Parts: sequence; structure tokens; C-alpha cells
Amino acid sequence: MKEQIEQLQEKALSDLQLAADLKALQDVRVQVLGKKGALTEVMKGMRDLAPEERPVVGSLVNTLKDQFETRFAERQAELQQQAIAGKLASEKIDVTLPGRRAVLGSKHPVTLVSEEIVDIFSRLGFMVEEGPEIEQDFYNFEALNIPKDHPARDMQDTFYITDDLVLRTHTSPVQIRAMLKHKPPLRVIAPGTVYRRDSDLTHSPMFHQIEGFLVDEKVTFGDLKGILTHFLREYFGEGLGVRFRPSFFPFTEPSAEVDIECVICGGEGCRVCSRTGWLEILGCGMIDPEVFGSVDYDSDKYSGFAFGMGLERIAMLKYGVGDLRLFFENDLRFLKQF
Ligand code: 2NL
Repeated sequence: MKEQIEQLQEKALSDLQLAADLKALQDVRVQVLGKKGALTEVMKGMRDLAPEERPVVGSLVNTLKDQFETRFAERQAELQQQAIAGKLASEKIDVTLPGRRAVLGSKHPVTLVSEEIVDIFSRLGFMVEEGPEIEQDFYNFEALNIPKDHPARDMQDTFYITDDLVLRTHTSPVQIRAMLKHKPPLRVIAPGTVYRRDSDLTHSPMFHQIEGFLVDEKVTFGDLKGILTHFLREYFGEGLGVRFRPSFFPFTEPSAEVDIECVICGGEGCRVCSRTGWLEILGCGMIDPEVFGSVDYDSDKYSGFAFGMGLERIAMLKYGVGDLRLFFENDLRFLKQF
């Protein structure tokens, strides 16, 4: 019996040591101290012992039980420690790793052109004005000396909403509103989206314009030439060739179109400038006294100039984009480059 207990003791303590985790450790405890455990069986067998042997065996059993409990507690603490250490190691966070960057978009090339041009005129004291894209006939046409039967209304095919409401065909109505809101002297730059019933390789029904004007006493065509030449050289480069050709607009008299030296070939002649070495870049003129009449400005006291340009065309020239449609397709491979 004594031998049996010693063997049991050896095995039980060695099993405790071999238990690889808390579950296995618990199993060892059941195998030894459980209802059908090895030590429990030994204790049951004590009934059959001679009375004088019982205290001896009982003492051995108690010693084994105490030893087992002590080693069990030690091993349990050890395994718990291991489990925590393992969890800490596997869930470790490297706080020195760089964070995830927020993805930054880029501005549309037409936005870039608009902002840069507005910036140049802002530095010259022009104030930025905006207005509605749905306009009344008066602001879009009538006040600009384009009456109902005027051929200019066919020239720029208009989207009509009602008899009296249109999608603005230029940003001139913004300027009319600015003239009605403020008294001269006045300098305004008006960027915005405009609409015309035109759609082919080189025309989009929705596009963008910047118009501007300056009104004061004694403003001359020389002022117009000076300001616009300064603008074009700020935007396209110092020493750029600039020329003014006579033209016609219903809202200016006299009127001119402005060409710049071809920025693609430097004036040598290429496909973009049709071998002329020049590119048409904007339209301008001295504000017609009829327009001053519509906004109740005294044209004996005041004079002024106005100008307008298409932003997509300028973006194509500035960034060497060969196809107008790229501006409206929203292909990220194109837009990401700006
Ligand atoms: C062009 C030509 C131009 C104007 C726009 C204007 C506005 C008012 C009064 C007089 Cl309120 N004129 N704007 C004048 C001349 C030319 O634009 O080729 N645009 C793309």
C-alpha cells in the first residue's frame, strides 16, 4: 500500500509538471482528486486495512494530498503567468509605426486656372463676384444690349427654362448685377459655369468663363491694353507677345480680340495655332453706353472696359491638354496629374 502511494505521488507530481496549459492541469487534478481519482480510490481502500495500519497510511495520503495541492497551485500560477505573457506578446501594438494617411484629392485643372486668374486680378484691386446660373432674360441679354430680335441670340444657342428664364450663356449677368449693386469706381472679376446648346469635339454644353470689367472716370482703351497685357504676361510668362485685333460684341464699342504668341511652339507655327504662331485667348472692349444706360450709370461721366475668356481653352493651352472631353469625363488617371 505504501509503495502504491509513493508511485502515485511520483506520477501525480510529474503529471502536474507536464501539464502544458490550465485545461490539462485541471484534468490532472480530476485524475488524482476527482470522484474516481487515483487518490480517492486509495482512500476508499483504507476501509479494508488493519486498524493499526490506518493512521500510517492516512498520514501518507494527507502528505501526498498537501504536496499535490501545493504543487498544483504553483503550477497553476506559472501557467496563468505564461498565458498572460503570451496574450501580451500576440496583442502587442507598435506605437512607433506611422499612421494611415488620409488620401488627399487634387483640384480640377479648370479650378486651378480660375483661381490663378482670379488671384492676378485680385492683386489689381478687382473684387470677386458670383451670381445665379439660372438667369432672367434681362440680366443675360437685355441689359447687355442684346434685344429679343438680335442676331446675337442665335449666335449663342440658349437653354430656355421659361420665356423669361435661361441658363446663363456667359457670366456677364453677374457683372450687370454688380453694376446695379455698386456705384463707380468699380473693378469686378466674375468666374463661373455657363451653358450653351453646343456639343461636339470642341464644345461642351457646360463650360466655364471668367469675365471682368473696370469702370471709372476717364478710363481709356490704353488702360484696357495695359491691364490685359499685364494679366497675360503674369499668367503665361514675362515678355509674351500680345496683339489686339478689331472685333465686334453687342456690349462693347470698340471691341477687340486678343491673341498671344503660341505657347505650344513659341510662335514658330504648329498644329495648335494653325501655323499662324498666334492663339486667340480673350475678347474685350470699351463698355457700350447702351449697357451703362441699363444700369443707370452716366456715360458722360464714366467709361470702362470689359473682357471675357473661356477657361477650358486656357487650361488646354496652359497644361498642353489636347482633348476638351478630358475635363468632363472625371477620369482619375487624368485628374490626379494636377
Ligand atoms: C469672349 C468675349 C467679352 C465682355 C465679354 C462685358 C460685360 C459687361 C459689359 C460689357 Cl457687363 N462687356 N463682357 C465684353 C467683351 C468681351 O467676352 O470671347 N468671351 C469668351
